[in-house]
Amino acid sequence: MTVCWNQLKKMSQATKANIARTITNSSHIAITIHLRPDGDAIYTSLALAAMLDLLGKKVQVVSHDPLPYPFYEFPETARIKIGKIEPEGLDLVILLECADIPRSGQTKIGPLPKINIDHHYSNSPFGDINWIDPSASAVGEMAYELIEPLGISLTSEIATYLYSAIFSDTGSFQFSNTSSQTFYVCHKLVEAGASPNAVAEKLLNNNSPSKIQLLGRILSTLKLNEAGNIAIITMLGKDREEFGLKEVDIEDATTLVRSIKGVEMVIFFKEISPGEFRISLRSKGQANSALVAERFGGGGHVNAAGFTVYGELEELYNRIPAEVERILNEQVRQQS
Ligand SMILES: [Mn+2]
Repeated sequence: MTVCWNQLKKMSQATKANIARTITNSSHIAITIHLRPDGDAIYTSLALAAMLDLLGKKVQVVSHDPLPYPFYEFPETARIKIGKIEPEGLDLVILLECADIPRSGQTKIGPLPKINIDHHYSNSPFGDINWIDPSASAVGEMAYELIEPLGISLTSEIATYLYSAIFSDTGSFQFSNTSSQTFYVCHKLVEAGASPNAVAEKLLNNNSPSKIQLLGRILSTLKLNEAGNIAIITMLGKDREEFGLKEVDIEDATTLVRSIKGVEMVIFFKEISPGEFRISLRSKGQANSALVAERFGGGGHVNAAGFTVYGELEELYNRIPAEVERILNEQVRQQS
């Protein structure tokens, strides 16, 4: 990996120049993000849109899925149109952290030129230009690097959006993806006017009472395996509805549970619809969430990954944690 690092760096320089050139040569540009968008995707799309505004481009930001709480309450996110991109009159689409086109939920962009920017190694290079950098903590960290090739200067608005994206995806600089490059970029962003305190207040201390009540309900489902290294929590659809929450970012639940001494992996069952569960994995230490999720047809990062399962909760509840435990034990054997 270290051997080809310089080569990769050169390649990424050329890719960034190519992206900048393609953007410069386009006039009507759509930016889109992945299904169930997160803070990184949302704020990077807003940053990129503001960057393209400075270049005088006609820009639309489109998310197929509605934004989760609390993002939809923030005035700046009103710029994000929910639904489908209409391809008429467009000459470029930029997709942020979409492993493939279906992951964007967009069905009409087939014939348009595409730029694919992602920091997940599971990305299939579907774009006309593909810039994939798994060493980046967030796609926001990557978007910062387009400022120079685009020949624009960082405004405090753009800096705040990019900082918010990175702050979200690093779990407030706690996750293992946080690197010296992350702090280098954030140093530049804070210099340009991003306020760490204001972003933290906004993204962390903006919970609704009902979300905290739901959190209590979820935490009360906590179970541990015998070894005490796997914790399981569940969010039922009926609980979410009882508190009037549709799309809710409840990652705090996994953060709290992961803080239990000895817990290496959290399995979070989220009921999406009857018989359909989205499972989030969060791990620390040597446990690799991505490798576990891949075995169930999902994907993600080393410390945060997910997949979807179908069936009765009770059956899944008996089967999934046991399988996860088996896979984790395999990982440990391979490492030793
Ligand atoms: Mn991300």
